[in-house]
Formats: sequence, C-alpha cells, structure tokens
Amino acid sequence: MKIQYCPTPEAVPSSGQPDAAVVIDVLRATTTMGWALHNGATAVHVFAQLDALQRAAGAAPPDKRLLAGERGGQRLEGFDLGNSPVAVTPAVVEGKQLFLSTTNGTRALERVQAAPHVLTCSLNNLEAVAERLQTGAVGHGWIVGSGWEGGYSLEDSLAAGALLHTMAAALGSNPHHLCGNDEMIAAGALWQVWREKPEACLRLATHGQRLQRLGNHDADFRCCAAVNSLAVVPTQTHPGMFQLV
Ligand code: 3SL
Repeated sequence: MKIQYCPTPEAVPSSGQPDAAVVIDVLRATTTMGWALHNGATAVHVFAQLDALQRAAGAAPPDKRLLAGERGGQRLEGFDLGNSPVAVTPAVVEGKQLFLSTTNGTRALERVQAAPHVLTCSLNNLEAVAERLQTGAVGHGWIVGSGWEGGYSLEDSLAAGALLHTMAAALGSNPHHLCGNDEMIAAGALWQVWREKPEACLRLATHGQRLQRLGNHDADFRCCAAVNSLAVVPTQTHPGMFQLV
C-alpha cells in the first residue's frame, strides 16, 4: 500500500484517482460527521456552496432535516446547528439527515467526490479507518487535509500522520514503506512529536487559536483530540452523501 498526503484540497492532483480517498478535518467537520452518524443521523450531505445546500435541504421533509454549518468558525444564520461535534447528540440528530457546509472540510470532500471510495477520518476513528483500508485492499490511497482557505493546517497533518502510523501498526509494516510522498513522511514525523498530547497540538494550531478566540470550545477540543473514541467510518454512498455502511 502507498499513501500520498495532500495537505489541502488545492494539493489534490488534477489527474488520476486513488483506490480510496480519506478526508480529514479534525477541527471540526469530519469529527462532527463521525459523531452525527454514530449518534443516529441517517446521512450527512456535504456542500461547499450554500445555495446547493439550500436547494437539496429544501427537497427533504422538514421534520427529518437539520441544516448545519459555519463560516470562519461561526454558525450560519438561520441554521439549526453550527459545526460542533458535541452538539450532534442522539436527542438532536437521531433519524435526521444533516445538510452540512463548512469553510474547508466540505470543500475538501467535494474535491475528491469522484474517487471510487471516499471516507472521512478524524483523530476519533483512526483504527476504524485503517481497518477499512486494509480490508478494502487499497493499493494506492490519498489522505486529503482540509487546511484553511487553501493553506496548510497543523491539526489535519497531525491526524494524517496518526492514520499512517495506525495503518502501519495494523499491517506490521514500517510507516516509511507506506509513504507515497514527502508530505506523508512529514505528517508521520509530526505525529511522533505530538502523539502523547494531541489536544495541545490542536490548541496550538492556527485554527485552534481562532476557535479559542471565538469563545469557549473546551468540550470541542476534548472531543476532537480523543484518539479512537469512535468505531464508525463515514462513507460516501452517493456523491456528497455520507452514511455508515
Ligand atoms: O474548516 C472547516 O471546514 C470547519 O471545520 C471549521 S470550524 O472548526 O467549524 O470552525
């Protein structure tokens, strides 16, 4: 297996496809997606653009849909939810479809929508994703970080490195033998530095600092930094639609 890491949607190659693409937005979109589906949401539909979200949500039964999302970390006006993983409790999401748009995460998901398999990963579901890639006999995988508005983000690269090490452990392989590019090697090294204190890394990251400036997000940080707290793998079942399969 060879894994290539693209730290931003813009770094995704413009030609060719992997066997599977794994999208990461630790703070906070792919963490929220994992918890929403774990807590009983029937699907999460993702949109880069708000007008497309409004059109799709408008076609869903009002009592079965929730509009969720943010721009710049702040909940969108008129939406039911922002993008907090601790807000998507069973009482809120069970039996509902989420229509989600975020600053970067849903853009990254849209960028790889055409890949044959698209999964989402966070620090919460590393082992579950590694197992899925292993059983799927993925030969060539892409890990795609969401970054921030086209730039690198520390927290997504941390999780990419964590996934590399988790896969290597599952395969009994040297992590370096799985690396398909220098970005993947660097992300693996990042995880080795921070693996004992991932929450500190998330708080140090530029977007972590932005969230701290916006208000008290302690519960979100704790949740986003909790390694292997979830056993679910949000999986694209139709373009832009994620479910548990
Ligand atoms: O960038 C994104 O897509 C979001 O996850 C950002 S936030 O953590 O919800 O502010």
